[in-house]
Amino acid sequence: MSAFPDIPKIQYEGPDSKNPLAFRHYNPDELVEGKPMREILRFSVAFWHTMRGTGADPFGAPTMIRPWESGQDTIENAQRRIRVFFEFCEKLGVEFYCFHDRDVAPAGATLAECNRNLDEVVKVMKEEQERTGIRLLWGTANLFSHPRYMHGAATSPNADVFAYAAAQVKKALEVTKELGGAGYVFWGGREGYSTLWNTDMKRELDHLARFLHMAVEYAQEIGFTGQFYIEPKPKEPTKHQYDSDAAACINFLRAYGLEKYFKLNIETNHATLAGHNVEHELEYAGMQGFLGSVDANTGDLLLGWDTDQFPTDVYLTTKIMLAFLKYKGGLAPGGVNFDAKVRRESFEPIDLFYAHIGGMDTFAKGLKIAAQIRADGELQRMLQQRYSSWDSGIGAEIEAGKHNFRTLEQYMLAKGEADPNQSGRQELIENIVNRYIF
Ligand code: XLS
Ligand code: NI
Ligand code: NI
Repeated sequence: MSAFPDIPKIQYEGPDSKNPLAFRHYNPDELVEGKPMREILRFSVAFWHTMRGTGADPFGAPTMIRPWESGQDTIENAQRRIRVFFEFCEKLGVEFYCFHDRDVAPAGATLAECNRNLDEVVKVMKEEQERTGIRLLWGTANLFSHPRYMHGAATSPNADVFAYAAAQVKKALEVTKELGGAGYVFWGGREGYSTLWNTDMKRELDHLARFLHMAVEYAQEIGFTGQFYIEPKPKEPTKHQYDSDAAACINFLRAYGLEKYFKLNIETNHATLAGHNVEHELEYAGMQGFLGSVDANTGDLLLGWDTDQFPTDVYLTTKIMLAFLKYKGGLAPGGVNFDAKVRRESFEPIDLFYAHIGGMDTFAKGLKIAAQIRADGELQRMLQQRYSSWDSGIGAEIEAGKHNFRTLEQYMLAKGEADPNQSGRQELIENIVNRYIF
């Protein structure tokens, strides 16, 4: 029985289409920079938002109409939900998905019961993966919802909670491997603090590093070869989260000898919560060799939290795709994971289609624009020109390590004054970028 009987498989109809259930830009097999769009973008649906989002907020009850839900937290309901999910991804033409352990299966009274429940549901996930060819982009463990994690998981002051979290991640890694996951994400939802008065930050960070080393060791032991990611976020739910932005994560990874094993999963709305924009985070991760994957969404400048809206701004997706083309030629082995949810007021199942179609089209258009910008090379030439004083003469000598303060003083004493500056041309550059957009 279909959960979406009135919705056809979403097709590419081209930019002039007015069909709201069609793509105008995402044409999976169209080549961009010599590769099919589907292989560059690797779209993924987030199980937690799309299947478990209820529309509840701190002021109101759930709003979503989901006819396939029985309203009971049973394995049977969880298994049915998995089948609905795969039908959704199939109709949308998305080839990847992501999930947390506790999104897909009911929790149990004990760890053993949780694990048994998860196994029952994973069986169906595997079946559905085989039936549809849809693959797992990454798995993760929810180490933040249960009350035991109130003080954190790997950074909890309670050693038993650390042990529970370790056991939970062990299982999540096994399941991710079983499902052929291309990656595994650590998002430290409660790995942070509310006040330093009760927090031994150094000890907590040492514990977090120990935890991640254990994960690396266990992955090696079981032969899980997927990419590990850390997903930076500065706050919410805690006030100070340790993985606050790309720079903080990279510093942590290097300080604890973990840099070989991790890349970053950058989320747009987390970047803005950190007081950056996503292109800053991507560029920083990229130049340091840590660019991994993206959690695609967008925030609202008028709201100071993780609103996880679907991206609809081509300017934003163009910038994201410029970074990925520059550093990796695409997203692989990561992907564009829509860590995004429909608004509380968009409560019908069809809204899930509209939301993802919009996000996918916006990314596809951003990809095409980014490729065009790169092919024309005008912006690149302007950038090179701006730094041309470093390509020869004194600049080239400094870069080659041939100078020190003394020799530079001699150089400048002889010259008397620096060469004049060039205009930064920001407005011209913005106009040039807009030529590609409209
Ligand atoms: C929450 C995070 C979360 C991670 C996965 O803000 O974005 O959804 O992506 O645990
Ligand atoms: Ni995320
Ligand atoms: Ni988020």
